[in-house]
Order: sequence, then C-alpha cells, then structure tokens
Amino acid sequence: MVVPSPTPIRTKKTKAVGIPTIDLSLNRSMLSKLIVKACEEYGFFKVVNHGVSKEIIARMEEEGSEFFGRTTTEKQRAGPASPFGYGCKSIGPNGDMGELEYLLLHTNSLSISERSQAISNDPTKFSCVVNDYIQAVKEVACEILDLVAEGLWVQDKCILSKLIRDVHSDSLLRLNHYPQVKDINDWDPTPKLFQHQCTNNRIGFGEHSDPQILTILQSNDVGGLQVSLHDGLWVPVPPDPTEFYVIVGDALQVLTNGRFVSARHRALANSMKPRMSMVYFGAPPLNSWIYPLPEFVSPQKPSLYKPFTWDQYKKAAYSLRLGDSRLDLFKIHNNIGDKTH
Ligand SMILES: O=C(O)CCC(=O)C(=O)O
Repeated sequence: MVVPSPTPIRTKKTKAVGIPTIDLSLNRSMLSKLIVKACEEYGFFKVVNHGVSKEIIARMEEEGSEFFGRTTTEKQRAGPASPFGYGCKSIGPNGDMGELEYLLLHTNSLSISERSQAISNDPTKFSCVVNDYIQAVKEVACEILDLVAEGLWVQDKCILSKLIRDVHSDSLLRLNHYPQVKDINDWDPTPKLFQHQCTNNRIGFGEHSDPQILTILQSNDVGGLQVSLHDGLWVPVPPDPTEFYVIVGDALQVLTNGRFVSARHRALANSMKPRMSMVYFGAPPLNSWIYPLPEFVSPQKPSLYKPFTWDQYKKAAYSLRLGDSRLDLFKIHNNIGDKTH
C-alpha cells in the first residue's frame, strides 16, 4: 500500500539554502514524518542531536588528517584504490578526475585491520578508531532507515536497516581530502597564467548520486559541498563539523519505487583551506536483491525498476562515468510517468 503524503509540516530550514535540519531527539512519530518529508522533497538533510560523541568524530578526523599529512610516497603505500586504499585525483575506473585525494575502505573489520597496516604507523589504533566511527554512523543510518520505514507504513520496520546491519553488508567509508588552492596549483599542469581564471569552480568531486542506500557525511569547517535540489540549481551546503548530512542513495530510490529520489551532489575545491570529508555509504550485501518494496507498488504505480542484485548494480556503476544516471539501465519503461531523473 502506498500511503498518502503526511499533512504538510514545516521543517526548520537552514537559512538561505533551504536544506532541512532534523533534530533526532524529537518524538518518534514527529521525526518519522519529518524525515520522510525531507527525503521526498530534497533527498538531502542535516541531522542534529544524532548521539555520536564529539570524541568519536574527533579521533576519526585526527587519523584522517594524520594520513593525508604524510608524504606522497608514504600515502601511496596504501594505494592504489582499486577499489580500496589510497587514490589521488582519479575517481573510479572510467577517467573521472577531481582535485582530491582519498582513502576508500570497506567497513568490514577484517578488511580494515588488513588495510590499516599500510595506512598507519599504529594500525591497531587506526582500526579501533575507524571501527568505532563506522559503528556509530551505522547506528545513525539504521535509526533513520527505521524511521523512514515507520513514516512510510512499511510492514517490516527494520527491512531497510537490516540490509546495512547484515554482516556481509558492502558498506564503505571514504575519507576525502581537497587541498587548498595554493596546493592545487602545485599539482596542476595548467599553465600558471591561466590558473587564476579557473580557481572559482574547480571540481573536487564531480556531480553524482551515491549508488548505495543511505550516506552519512561529515566534514571539517571548510565548505565546498553542493547539492542539486531543484531544477539543476546548485545549492552550497554550509559545513558543520559537529553534525551529519544525510543523502538518499540510488538503492533507496529503487526500494521506495521512486518516491524518494537520490540527491545529486558535488564538491568544489576552491577553498583557501583544505577540506576533509568523511563519508559512510550504507549498502546491502552483494547478493541482496534490490527492487521496489510491495508497499510502493500498485496498479496505479507499477514497479519502475527491474530487480537487480547489489553486485549487478555496482558492476553497472563501475562501467559508467561518475555523473551518469545508472538507474536508467534498470528502469522499466511503462506509460505511467515517474519523477526520477
Ligand atoms: O567531500 C564531500 O563533501 C563530497 C564527497 C562525496 O560526494 C563522496 O565521497 O561521494
């Protein structure tokens, strides 16, 4: 059954940009309505009072800064990111480039412990800090997904969170580091004469939607993230180091049969200070089937997507460019319009 949209509720908007801010300490029934509304209208919102301690965030940031502060040779010991490990400028296998370096980790604790040998001088501490951070942000993601299921009257309230709680979940953690403009110019082969003309819109991480179910993004106090909210307009997202931004991914778009739409976003790298972001991508196990939940399918709203496994979707994503609309590959073309892009 597809429930009608809840009665309009005003969410507190972050001034000037209109991104909703949701207080996770509100009562559950209010919260589930606010979250569903934010997912439907924006696919992107900020959460406050999320319950993750400042210490867990600070320790993770410290490890990230320590790693990116190392020499290139040291960092390269943890690469190449194919798919996990250290990467620089090259995003994915299809020629996408950005003004950033990153560390991509699988959230499986065995994988973290193996990788940490090449990442840190104190691998035990590194693994411990990363596992604590992942555990904490996973809880935030699961809580939000349970609230989504409640707000949408899905019968099994844990059906979404179970996918990312699964021991075989394919969730990831990526630390991104965008150097300050001064350092970008050091990296850049563009003749110095022309560089000042392009520093206003340097792409750190190009436009894309996240393929997974739900993303939990944290950054330091340096801006750069932008989200495409309506009509392709890019809206700058104010950085907030103590809170998290939540982003609807492609898989959640499919699970809700297009009722939620994954949010396209990008990061610019034109700041006078380096930006670091820590991004958790909540994903199902590779062999999980992803398809619209029965609650969202009816004769009036037939399924918009063919079922696929998460593994098939990832392979499709890896075969395309970052900004390509991968969901098109799995769309069922019927006569009833949908709101996907
Ligand atoms: O650094 C950011 O804020 C954006 C990062 C991002 O979109 C990603 O890692 O997928």
